[in-house]
Amino acid sequence: MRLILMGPPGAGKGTQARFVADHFGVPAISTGDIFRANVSQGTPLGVEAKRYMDAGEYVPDEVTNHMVRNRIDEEDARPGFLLDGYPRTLAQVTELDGMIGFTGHQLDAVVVLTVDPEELVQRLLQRAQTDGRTDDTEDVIRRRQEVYSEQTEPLIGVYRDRGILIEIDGMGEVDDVTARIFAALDAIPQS
Ligand code: B4P
Repeated sequence: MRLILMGPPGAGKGTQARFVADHFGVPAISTGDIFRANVSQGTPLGVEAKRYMDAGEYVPDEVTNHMVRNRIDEEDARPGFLLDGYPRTLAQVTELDGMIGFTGHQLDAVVVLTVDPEELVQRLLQRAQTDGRTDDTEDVIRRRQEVYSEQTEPLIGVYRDRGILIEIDGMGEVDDVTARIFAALDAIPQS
């Protein structure tokens, strides 16, 4: 399976990505997690990414695309993968098309989680208390929501036009959301 998990900040992408990836036996590749790992290790990539992440902005496409290309070239991603948080811009969509097309495969599905905007802010403020992420302050959360609306929401139409978009209600208990995703994905033929 080659899957994308999309949704606004706090929709539950990272939360659900692990379950979905386990279910299909593919690696979950989270660009946010890779950036955060680099930040905590103090790598040059981490130093660059932190500037953008702390402001609620997207890391530049060239940096992100290069990182994803290297990651999906790894052995464990050959049979398939779940991308969590990538692509987030139209330029990233084009780049990903090239990466997957090069291998002769295609995307199986793009799952979008939908959640009420105020619930999103509450979830992230809650996470700020437990995880201490530097981008989970109210101002930065609001900026991340704006950036999502401007740059990432247009991708929904692109994948809908391709006939591979699956919209899932992300409200409610984590287990219930997982069950909805499994039910939708189990119904599509695997490539
Ligand atoms: P991400 O790490 O993807 O951060 P996110 O959008 O907040 O999603 P996350 O997966 O962490 O949260 P989730 O919804 O699971 O990106 C961080 C930053 O990295 C971006 O702002 C950007 O700067 C950069 N970046 C990443 N990818 C990029 C790209 N492709 N291009 C450019 N820049 C990029 O969960 C949120 C909270 O909700 C959690 O605490 C969770 O426990 C809780 N939750 C989840 N499901 C719930 C439910 N059903 N009920 C209640 N709470 C729930």
